[in-house]
Amino acid sequence: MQAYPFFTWRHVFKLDPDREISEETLDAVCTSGTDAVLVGGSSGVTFDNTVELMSRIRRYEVDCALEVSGSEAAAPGFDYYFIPMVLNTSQIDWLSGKQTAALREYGPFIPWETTAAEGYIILNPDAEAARLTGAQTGLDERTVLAHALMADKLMRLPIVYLEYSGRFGDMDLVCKVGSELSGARLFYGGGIDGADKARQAAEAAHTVVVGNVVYDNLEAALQTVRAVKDTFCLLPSKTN
Ligand code: 1GP
Repeated sequence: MQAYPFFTWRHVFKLDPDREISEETLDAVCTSGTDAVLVGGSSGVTFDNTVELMSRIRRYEVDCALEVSGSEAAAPGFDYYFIPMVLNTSQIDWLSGKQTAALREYGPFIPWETTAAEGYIILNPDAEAARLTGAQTGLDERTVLAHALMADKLMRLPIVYLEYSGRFGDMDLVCKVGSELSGARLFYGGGIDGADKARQAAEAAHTVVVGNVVYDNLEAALQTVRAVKDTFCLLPSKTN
């Protein structure tokens, strides 16, 4: 497996182009010491609001990546592009249909060296992404592990993303999934509302994604950066 630069990321803030963010908050996020800012959302993401947020983040040195949830919002200028492929849905459009349609249209323009697929396993039934993609969230542990193995060992995706957006997940399960991966980096996101949960997630996953709390409680959001960075990850390293 290629060692992507983002394999060193421990902490990531995810910002939604469809949500207002003040200059002060954005400044605090971008200078917080986080490893990257990931731009993405489940609805209301357009080319215009994506470019607007990117150009504001671009004033800072922090790495900036776009999670491409629809080809209409794919804008040039990001450091990295992450393409979600939802593994636990029976709607093939969300696994590979939309991605194939986008490749058909834009294939020659894609910066492959900075583009990577994320194998998404969405586990919170109340998350907007779960509803949108028809994700089958009521999975037992063996099935979640099977999805992760599919992504890591068969599809050789560089990222497995356990997505609990809006709810804190089962860290034992997260850790078990992480322990089974041999090539992929495990991203965890969902319900991190401060330092304590950030530490728990940082033990169980390689990369911790923090979203909503930026908008709800900036101080608590900022505390997650140090909490993650000071926590030893129990999983094997994926930086080499
Ligand atoms: C959302 O995984 C991220 O895609 C983060 O989740 O917004 O719940 O922090 P939260």
